[in-house]
Amino acid sequence: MADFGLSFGFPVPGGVRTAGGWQLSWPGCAVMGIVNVTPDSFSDGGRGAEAALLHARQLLLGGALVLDIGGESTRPGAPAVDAATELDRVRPVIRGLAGSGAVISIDTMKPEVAAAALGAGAHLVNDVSGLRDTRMRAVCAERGAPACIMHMQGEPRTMQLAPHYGDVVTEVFGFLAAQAELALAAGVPGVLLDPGIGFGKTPQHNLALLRALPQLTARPWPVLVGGSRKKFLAALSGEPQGSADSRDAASLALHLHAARAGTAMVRVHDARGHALALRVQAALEGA
Ligand code: HH2
Repeated sequence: MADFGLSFGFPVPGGVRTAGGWQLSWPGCAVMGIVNVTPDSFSDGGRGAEAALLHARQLLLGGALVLDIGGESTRPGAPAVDAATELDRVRPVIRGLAGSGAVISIDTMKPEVAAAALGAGAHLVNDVSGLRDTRMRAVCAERGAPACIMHMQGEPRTMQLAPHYGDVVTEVFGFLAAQAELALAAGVPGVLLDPGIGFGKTPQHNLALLRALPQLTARPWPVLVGGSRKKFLAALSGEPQGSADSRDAASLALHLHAARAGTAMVRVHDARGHALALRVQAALEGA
């Protein structure tokens, strides 16, 4: 079982001081628990701050290492929200988790939201637009926060209308490597790379990327995969009409595959189920 790590420019729960800052390390594939504070997320929308905090604590107890707090849905067709609204949603949850021992990730595409969330106690920036915005790279670098760089073709409102690639694996993995180099050159202390399952991709594109994961995990950066409850799983599992939360078993199969391929972190709704299954898988592999 491989050890993974991320560098931070400031203290992080569970991290150790190094010459250049702080290092968070973990053995094998870790769980990032999803905390959506939105009215319209595809699987678990409708939670206010109080309910989100309660849910976040359950994810931690269930075995999540990181909590990913989001205030804007990125489901296909979702309307954009302004920075003030997004921040009003996530800030009370981030503040409420201060001192809980959680590593807190802010799921946002907006540099101003990332900066305010880091100021409120977040540790990591999860940007589904892949740190394309130079201001986002600058925020992470100035604050010493590592970032998750995700690939998305287009933007959430329209990304599933007609996704197209010449060679999806080469294009997505090439984009991630280029963005990682740009981010590190700008002074971002560490990166996680994410192929962006379902973000401007057909089911065939998702499958090609998931099958090719060993090519991405062989590179120098830790990889994150987020397939939890996504729609393409419904077709794969033969239950196209199933509700989002009926997709947990299918999500588990996808993420165990990702872990076997060397993925460092999986972004999931069901933290406890994933933590237990990943531990069993690690034991079976002799780790
Ligand atoms: N998927 C979603 C949101 N953020 N971030 C990363 N790094 N990778 C992902 O695959 C990813 C992500 C979409 O899922 P969810 O948060 O459950 O839904 P919504 O965007 O509707 O809130």
